Amino acid sequence: MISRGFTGHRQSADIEKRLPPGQYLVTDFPVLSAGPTPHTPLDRWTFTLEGLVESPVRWSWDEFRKLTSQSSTVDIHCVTKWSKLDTKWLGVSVDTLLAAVKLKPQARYVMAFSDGGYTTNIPLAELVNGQAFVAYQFDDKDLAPEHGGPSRLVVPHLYFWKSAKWIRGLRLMDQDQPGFWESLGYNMHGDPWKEERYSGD
Ligand SMILES: Nc1nc2c(c(=O)[nH]1)N[C@H]1C(S)=C(S)[C@@H](COP(=O)(O)O)O[C@H]1N2
Ligand SMILES: [Mo]
Repeated sequence: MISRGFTGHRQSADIEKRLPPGQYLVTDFPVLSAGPTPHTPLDRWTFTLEGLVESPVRWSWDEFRKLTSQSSTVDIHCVTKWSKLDTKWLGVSVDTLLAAVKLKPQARYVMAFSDGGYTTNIPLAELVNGQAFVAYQFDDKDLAPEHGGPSRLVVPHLYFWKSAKWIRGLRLMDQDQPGFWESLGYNMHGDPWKEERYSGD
């Protein structure tokens, strides 16, 4: 129930504050995919940390599911201007994943890569310290394939295109390189609070 009057106004003012500039609220969960939904069998699924690490690490699905998980309730913001509040996820913190490797000192940027060839770049500093996770449940259910199942990256403080669906690993890099949307003119960083939508914003 939505109450009218004073409480209702106060609630909408709070919600307003959680919407970055130019965004509007949705209550459904739109699907945005640049290509078809891949369907990799779980017994062939792996998650890999590669690039500028002393030795790469690869988890099978069963191994990945045994890693320490955490639930997170976060607001998400798509560059097409919808935002969804209080989305509830279960997954593995990127901190937990990175604890399994020794980073080379030059590692400063990350390319997330996915089944189907999608990629997106994120500075390493923006994936650590609890800022990002690899999720396999949404709303207490296995993550639906169209939303990135079996698992996707979630980086809630950046526009949602940085949250790679069907993620298969992270590549550590010394220089920032554009991923899929970034090479088509989207912003290299993508902070919704600064409206970093396109290159040059
Ligand atoms: N692999 C992959 N990940 C992706 C995309 C995609 O096309 N392929 N689209 C991105 C964009 S633009 C958005 S807004 C969100 C959409 O996620 P959703 O379909 O679960 O809403 O996924 C992001 N991650
Ligand atoms: Mo998006």
